[in-house]
Amino acid sequence: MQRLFPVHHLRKAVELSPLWTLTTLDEGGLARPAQVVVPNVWESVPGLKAYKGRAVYENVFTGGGTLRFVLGGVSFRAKVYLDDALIAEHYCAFTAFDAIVERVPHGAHVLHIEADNRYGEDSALHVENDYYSFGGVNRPVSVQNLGDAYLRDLTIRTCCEDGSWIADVSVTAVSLCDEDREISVFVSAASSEKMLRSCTLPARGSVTFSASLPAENIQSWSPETPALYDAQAVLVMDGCPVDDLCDRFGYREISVEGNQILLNGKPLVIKGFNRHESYAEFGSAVPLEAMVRDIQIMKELNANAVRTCHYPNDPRFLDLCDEMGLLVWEETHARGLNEAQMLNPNFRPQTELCAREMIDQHGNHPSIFIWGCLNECEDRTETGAEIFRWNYDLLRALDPSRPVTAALLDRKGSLVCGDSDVLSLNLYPLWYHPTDPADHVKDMTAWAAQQGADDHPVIISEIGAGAVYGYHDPGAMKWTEERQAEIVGRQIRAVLDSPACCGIFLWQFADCRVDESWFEKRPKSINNKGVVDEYRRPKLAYATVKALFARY
Ligand code: ADA
Repeated sequence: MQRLFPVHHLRKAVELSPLWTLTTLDEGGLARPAQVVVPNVWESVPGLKAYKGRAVYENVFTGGGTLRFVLGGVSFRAKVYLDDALIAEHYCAFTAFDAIVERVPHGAHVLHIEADNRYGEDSALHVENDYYSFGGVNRPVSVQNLGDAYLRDLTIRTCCEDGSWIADVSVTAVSLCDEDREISVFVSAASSEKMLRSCTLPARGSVTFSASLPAENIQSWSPETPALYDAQAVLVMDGCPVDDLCDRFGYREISVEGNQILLNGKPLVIKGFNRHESYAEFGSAVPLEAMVRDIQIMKELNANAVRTCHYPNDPRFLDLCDEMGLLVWEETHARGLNEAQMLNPNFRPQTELCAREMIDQHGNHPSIFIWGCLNECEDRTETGAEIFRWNYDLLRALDPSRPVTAALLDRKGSLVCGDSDVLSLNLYPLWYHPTDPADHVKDMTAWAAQQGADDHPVIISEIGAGAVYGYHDPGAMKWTEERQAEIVGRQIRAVLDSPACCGIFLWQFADCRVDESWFEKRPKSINNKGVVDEYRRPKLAYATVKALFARY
C-alpha cells in the first residue's frame, strides 16, 4: 500500500509477492541471493550494513495488458526493468515515480529494480553527509491495470471565503489510445459533487479539469481537530466509468501575517522535532508501526509539529500526520551543500525534479503547513543567494497556498534573510559554542531582522545537543544524558520565551545513522542529538522536553 487508504476503487491492482529476491552486483555484497520484504534497505540484511554498490530486487508476477508500475521510492539511483527491458530510471530516494507499459502479454513476468547507493559526480543531492543514504527499495511498490485512459494529478487546495469553505480541485485525464474519445469527469470533495464537463479526449493527449466545490457543515483541520474528508475523481468514457483517483484532504488555511504564521486565522506556536527517516535496523524503510509509534511519542512529548529533515517523507507518514494531528514542515532534499556542490550541473535538475515530485505527490496533505529547501546550504555569496531565490520562486510557483522557508546555518553573513516567507535559523548555543541560549537567540534574530527579515515570522528550525544513550555521569560532561537534558532545557526556554520567535524544532527526535566520514564528531557513526535513540529508547532529555513543551 502506497497510502493508508485506497487511492482507487475502480482501477485494479496486480498482486505482487511480498517476498523479493535480492542480489548484489558489486564487491562486498552477498555470496548468494537473499529473500527480503519490500520496503527494504539492504543495510538491514546481514553482511550488507556498510555495502555501497548496486543490488537488484526481483519479483515474478502474473499480469498483462497496460500496466503502470508505481515505485514509492528507490534509494537512491533506480533502474527498473520488465522482462529485462529498461522501463524507468530515477534519482532520489524520497519521491515516487512510475512507468506505463502497454500491450504486455498476459502471463508471468519478471520485475527487476536495480538500486545504487554509491556517491559520485552525477549525484548532487545524495552526498557524504550527517545522515546516511541507504540502499534499496525503501518505499512500497505497486502495479496497476490501466485501460484506454486514466486519471492523474488529483490536486486539492482549500480556502475559506466569507466563512464558507471551498475546495479547489483539479485532475488530469490522459489518453492511452490512438483514437479521440468522448469523456466526462466527476469529482466529489466531502459532501459536494460536480460533473466537471464532457469533452473529447484527444488520442494520446490529456485534458485537465478543475472546479471549486463549496462545502457546508465543515470541521476545519488542525492538530487538535484533524478532520479529514474524501475526494474522488471518476473518469467516464463512452458512458462507462473506467477509472478513478481518490485522496484525503482537510479544510484548512495557512497564512503569514507580520511575524506570525496563522492556521485558520489563529497564530501558531510551533513546538516540534526534526525527524530523519532512519530507524535502527530498518534504515529509511521505516515500518508503518514504527511511524505510528514515532508520532505517538512526539505527541506524548506535547509536540505539535515535525520537520522532515532533509528530504520529502513517506506519504504514509504524512497520512499519519494528517490523521493523528501533527503539523509538517516538508522540504526538498539538500543538506549543507557548499557553492561548488550547488554548481554541480546536476544540482538544479535534481533539485527541481525533487521539488516538483514533492509538491505534486504531497501537496494535498493538510498537515503540511510550509515548504522548505536548501538546509544550511551556501547563502553568503551572490551565487548561493541566487540559488536560494530560484528555489523559493520554484516552490511558490508550484504551490502558492503555503509559505516557503529554508533553515539557515548558525552564523551571520546570510544574504537571503529577507527572501523567504518565514525566517528559519539553526542555532546550537551551549553545544557548538559556549553562548548563552537567550543571548544567542536575541543576537541572531536581531541581526537577521536588520538583514530584511524584520517583519517575518521566525522559527528556530534546529537547536539541540548530543548524548550517547545510556552514558550517565553526575559530572554531566559532554555526551552524557544529564548534559543534554540541561542544555536542551535552557535552549527551549530561550526560544519559547523569545518574543521574536513563533516556533522551535528540536534537533533531533531520534538518533540517526550518518556517513563514516563524520566519524570524528559522531560516536558510533550516529548523530546522537536525539531525545530518543535509534530504537526510540528515551534519554533523560525526554522528560525535560515533555514538561517544557506542555508549559508553552
Ligand atoms: C545542522 C544540520 C543537521 C545536523 C545538525 C548537527 O544544523 O542541519 O542536519 O547535521 O547540524 O547535528 O550538527
